[in-house]
Parts: sequence; structure tokens; C-alpha cells
Amino acid sequence: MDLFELCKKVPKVELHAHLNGSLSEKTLTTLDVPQHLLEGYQIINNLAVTTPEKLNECFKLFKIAHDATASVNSIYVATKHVIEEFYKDNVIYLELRTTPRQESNMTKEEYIAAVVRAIEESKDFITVKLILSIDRRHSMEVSKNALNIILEMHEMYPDIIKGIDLCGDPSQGTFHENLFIEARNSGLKITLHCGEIKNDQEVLQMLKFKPDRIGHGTCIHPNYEGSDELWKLYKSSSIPTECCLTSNVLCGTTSTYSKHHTREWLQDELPFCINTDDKGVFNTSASEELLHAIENLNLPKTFLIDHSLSAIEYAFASEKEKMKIKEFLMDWKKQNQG
Ligand code: 6MZ
Repeated sequence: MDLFELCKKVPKVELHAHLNGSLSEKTLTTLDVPQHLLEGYQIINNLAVTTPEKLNECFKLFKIAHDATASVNSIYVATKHVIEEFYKDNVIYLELRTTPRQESNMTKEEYIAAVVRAIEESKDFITVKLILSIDRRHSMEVSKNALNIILEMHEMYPDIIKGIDLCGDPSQGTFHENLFIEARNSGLKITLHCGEIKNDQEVLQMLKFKPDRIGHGTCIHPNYEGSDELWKLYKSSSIPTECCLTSNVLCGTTSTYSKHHTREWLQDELPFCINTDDKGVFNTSASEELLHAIENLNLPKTFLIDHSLSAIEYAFASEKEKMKIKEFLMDWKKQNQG
């Protein structure tokens, strides 16, 4: 079988997908986004030269999706579409993350409830869990208010809302550690965007905080200038990293797929999983990300199912749910060996 067909066929686990960054052009069209704005979605793929500005460019694109999902109905429809697209790509376990937004006719609570409703309606064909994000650009006061709402909604939907994330433009804002301590004490799992750009002091603070997972970790590897201490700490911490190949290449935080820092993690057998990040903005899919990994990192085809088996270990679902998915993956592996 053709390698890409195999990547599509294998049952997959996706742990790092921003909801609004995952809206495909088709979904945006359904949500009535004007054609000239849709063209912006192709811009990021046309930026051929690696420059740090690319990361900033991609942050401009989220505004298009945010304008398209500024009501209860549109965020609900968008979530349904995103889940369906991952399902069609044979993702069997999905962790979606999103930053609750208040709009003129929608509260943050209504935003979360609409996303949860779409997730609940998908439960017969795919397992989806929700991670709620705090944007690092927001002030302590705004973030504290968001956390209170997140904790309230977590109490209402404990089987769906499983974690909290720190995201947003890494060149701005800060990590309000106290809020994440509170979230952890309330039973939420923690994932932090960490080291997406060089910021050794913050990376150190985050690693010492010991989140359940980190996102990207692009600047945590042995060849990164001046970060020996970080690398040693990271290696001893065994924190799984959500790696996003295409996102890093297109944002210019790594030069090419084959030079991606995942190489170092593979060499040292560190825990990581491969993800899409923003499949709409970066025009990718879970299958394509696996294809890039196999083709550029000298991995065998068996990596495909083994990747799903290790990624499910890092998931925020309950142990019981994880066991069920693991059994399904093991069965698939047995039936498709050779
Ligand atoms: C950091 C990112 C990101 O939350 O509106 N986001 N944060 N690094 C990245 N790497 C490229 N990609 C996306 O989804 C869009 C939001 O996710 C965060 C940004 O804050 C963006 O506004 P939601 O569903």
C-alpha cells in the first residue's frame, strides 16, 4: 500500500488541535467568510523563506476564524465540522482546545457549552475531549476571570472538559503560574505551549512547574544555543511533548522537516506525539503530519500504529477510556501486521 494511504488508514490520536485554527476553507465558506479573506489562508503556505515574522503572520490569520465563529450557532457548526474532518481522516481520539471568547451576543459560558454540545453529539463515532486555553497575551485579571468560568464549566462537564492550556503569540504576554496551580488543584490536566521561541527563563519556569504535557518545545534540544540546562532538565522530566511539524516549518521556528528537533527526542527516546496544531491555517491533516514524520525522520512504517499507542498514553481521558482505545489499537495492530 502507498505510504500516504497507510497514514490515512491507521487509526490516529490527535492531542494538539486549536479549534479555530482547525477550520478548513470549506468550513469557513459554510460560515460565510468572504472570498478575499479566505485567500489569506493560503498566504502562510506561500511564505517560502524562513523568517521569524512568519509566526506573527500566522497569528493574523486566527482573526478570520474568530470573526466567523462569533455566535453560539457558528461556533457549534464549526466544531461539528472540525470533528467530522478529523473523523474522516481516521482520528479515533481527539483532544480539541479552544480559548473561550465573549462576543456581543455570546458569553464565554455559552461559547463553551456550544463546543461541548457539538462534542457530545459526536460521541457515537469518535471520542473527543476538550482542553480550554488561556491566552498568554491576556492580563492576570482577564485570565483569572477566564479560569473561574473554566472551573465552573469543568464541574458541569467533567467527562468532556479535561484540561487547560496556555497558548497565544509566544512573543507576547506571560505565564501566570498561580492560575495553573489553581487549575491543577481543581483536577484539570495541564498542557503549556513551551519554548516555541527562545525564552530560556520561561521554559525553565514551566519545566519546574511540571505540566502534564508541553506544546511544541521547539527550543528545547541539545543543539540550541545556550540551553544545556534546559535540555538536561527536560530530559530528566519525562514530560511528553506535543510536536507540530508543519506548524513549526511554516512558522519558521524550525528550518525543515528533516532538521526538526524531534530527531533529538527520538535519539534519546523521549516521549512525544505528532499533531496538526492548526490544520486549517497550515492546510494539513493528522495523516499528512505522520507522512512528514516517516519520510523525513527515517522512521519505519510500524511507527504509525505505535505512535497512536504511545500518544493515547499521554491523553487526558480517564484510564478506563484510554484502556478501551488502547485495546482497539492493539487489535488493529494484530490484524494489520505485515
Ligand atoms: C501558540 C497558538 C498557536 O483558541 O480560538 N494558537 N498559540 N502557538 C501556536 N502555534 C502556531 N496556534 C494557535 O484557536 C486559535 C488560537 O489558538 C492559539 C492562538 O491563541 C489562536 O488565537 P482558538 O480555538
